[in-house]
Amino acid sequence: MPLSLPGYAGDWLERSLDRQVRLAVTGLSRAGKTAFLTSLVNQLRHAGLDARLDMMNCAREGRLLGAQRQTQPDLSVPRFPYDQALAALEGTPPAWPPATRGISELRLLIRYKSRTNSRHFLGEQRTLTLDLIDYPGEWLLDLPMLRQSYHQWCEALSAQLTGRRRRFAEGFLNQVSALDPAGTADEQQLADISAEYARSLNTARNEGGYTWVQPGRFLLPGELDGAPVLQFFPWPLEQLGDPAALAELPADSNYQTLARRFEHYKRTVIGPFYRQHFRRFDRQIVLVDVLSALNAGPDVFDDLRHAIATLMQSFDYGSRSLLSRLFNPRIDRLAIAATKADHVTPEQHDNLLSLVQALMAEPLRDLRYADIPVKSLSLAAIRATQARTVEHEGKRHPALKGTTQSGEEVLMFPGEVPPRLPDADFWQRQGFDFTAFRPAPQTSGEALPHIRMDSALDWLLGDKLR
Ligand SMILES: Nc1nc2c(ncn2[C@@H]2O[C@H](COP(=O)(O)OP(=O)(O)O)[C@@H](O)[C@H]2O)c(=O)[nH]1
Ligand SMILES: [Mg+2]
Repeated sequence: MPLSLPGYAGDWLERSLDRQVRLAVTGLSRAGKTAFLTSLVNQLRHAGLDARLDMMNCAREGRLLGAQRQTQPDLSVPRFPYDQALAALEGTPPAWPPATRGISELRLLIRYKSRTNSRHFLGEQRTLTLDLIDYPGEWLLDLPMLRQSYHQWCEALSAQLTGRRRRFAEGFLNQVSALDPAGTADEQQLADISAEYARSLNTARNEGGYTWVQPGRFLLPGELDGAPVLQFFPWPLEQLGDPAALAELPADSNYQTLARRFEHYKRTVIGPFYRQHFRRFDRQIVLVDVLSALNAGPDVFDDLRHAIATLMQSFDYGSRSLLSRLFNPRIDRLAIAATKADHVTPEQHDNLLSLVQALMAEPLRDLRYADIPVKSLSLAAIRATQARTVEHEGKRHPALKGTTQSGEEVLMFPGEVPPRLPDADFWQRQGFDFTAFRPAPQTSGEALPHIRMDSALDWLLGDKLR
């Protein structure tokens, strides 16, 4: 039987019998990947018991029997910390799972019964092997660098450095302005300026809420922290002068050293991620925290748009795309989800969906060309609030009940979500005030509450569970 075959031969057979799927979850940092994966595993483990999965055909038809964790095949990738995540959620007081860094993986065996033509009989019992992969969306922001030279990259990033994010880069810009492109490279000086550049990206991210960063690994360096391959930075174009003269500089000059490291980063960091991981994904869900960006204002929202457009290039499989030429990926189904939908009242969910669709309109146009089926949805992986109505001056209004991060119980109306990309008028009114909630207390051993996780699962896996 194919199920008992060991190692890669077994994997190959399983896949050819359509009984194995590699499902990747990505999104920019804090988009909700860890929460999503934790909930996904939790829902499947509670399938057939107390999980609420009515929007998933297989579950509604009573064919989904449950899921078990298995040892993952790839031993060099960290295991997704499901138990720690669940322990945090079930703690007193309940807490969100700790932030994860880098890539992680988990394997589930899903047991289900096949579909039959009879309404009275379920089919034979089957197993689907599901590999789940969590990786930072920031890594996808690096793709465009592959077709740039160091000089072109500096040109592209100069716009970022002088634009509205300049205030985060002042320290870096000061340091780099004292550097001579023709001067002999000093390792320590380049390391210091790189660290300052990385710091500027981190503060833009953590204090400003900006999501577009390059190089992506500077935000989440993982095992590369402190390695020379991450010690380079974009040089503002106006400080560089004539490109022809730069090309003539000696190999040990500052400029040539940085250009070499840039090439090395492309070759040893960006390329291997696409070759070793990305190319092997079958399905992908991209999580987008639209609501936080909406809360942060027009600059951050625009920046998210730019980040999403860049990130989505990794799913442009048109025959002429850089990606297809280099890596030959095989993702055959994609979902785009606005996360944390429990931050707004239920009647706003349609607007949230149209907003994420508007945000994706341009990048998706290219995808449709490439024939990858895409579904957009809004969801809450772990619902932290309850929908209520309140009476005010004789009228009923929708409201949310939840507990803030500091432990205060609140009843509130966070505001309206614009159904289109917000215009100047929306920002002027700024009727949106989003509070971060603590997860609701969970009874140990019960399925996590969610919104539309079942729709996401049905789209991502439904056709494999027939
Ligand atoms: N209310 C609510 N908050 C969420 C949900 N998912 C994530 N969050 C919040 O967003 C934060 C970041 O989520 P996380 O899953 O760690 O994001 P990651 O960096 O993409 O893995 C969490 O700590 C929560 O505060 C959700 O479904 N509902
Ligand atoms: Mg995470």
